[in-house]
Amino acid sequence: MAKLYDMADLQTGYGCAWGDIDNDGDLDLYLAIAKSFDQVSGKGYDKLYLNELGNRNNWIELNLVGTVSNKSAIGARIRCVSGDLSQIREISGGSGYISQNMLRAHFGFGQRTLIDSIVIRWPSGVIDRHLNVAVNQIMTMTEGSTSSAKQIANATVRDHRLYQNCPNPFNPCTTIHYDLAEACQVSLTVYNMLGQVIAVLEDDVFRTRGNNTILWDGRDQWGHDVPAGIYFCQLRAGAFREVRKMALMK
Ligand SMILES: [Ca+2]
Ligand SMILES: [Ca+2]
Repeated sequence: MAKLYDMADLQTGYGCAWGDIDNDGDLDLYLAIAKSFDQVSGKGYDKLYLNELGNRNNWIELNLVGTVSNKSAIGARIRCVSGDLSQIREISGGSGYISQNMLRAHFGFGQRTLIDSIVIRWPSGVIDRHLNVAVNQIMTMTEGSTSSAKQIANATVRDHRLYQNCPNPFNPCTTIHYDLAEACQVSLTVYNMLGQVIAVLEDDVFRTRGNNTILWDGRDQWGHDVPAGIYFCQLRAGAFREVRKMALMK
């Protein structure tokens, strides 16, 4: 196999890294050769294997930019779903010895032409959803971005809904998502086990239809860090009520 692709030369190398160096949607391979360790030729030099076999499959590459999370989005997890194909990539800061794969996430889709959904879970707990994305492009996705995909998602909201906070358990910050099927007055309140109000995240404000995201920093209404324990988050939207249990662990 290696011979077939002209990669059968014997050398001792230190590291190797995958990356789409020429931005054409296929992964190229870079080898770091250690000169003093090359026992075959006595000469060592790095090698770049450009993938020029002709890629007929579809792909997407995602360049993640953190805003709340670190800028390189190290630790972010991406799930791409296209029909019956579901794939996950994680942005990693350490992929090899003295080498590093490209930070952009690469996905292959074969002959599929539409990505039904891309869900990015950022290290901060923020979750971004992008729907109906075309293949064969390099996209930059910024944390918390509201693309046209978000508008599509908002248009499909049919019920008021409070989602489970993420992460959960958490320390000290957690993100709370809720949907509104119609514009209304909204309150989002955190209570302790005794039913006492701990924090007011939405204070009887008017919100339009769609998905909303609120970050709770684990502080009470006076700015003090709250102790570890179970808390309850209640959404009130018009006559609608929903409660979620949240666990703060220290
Ligand atoms: Ca390439
Ligand atoms: Ca190529």
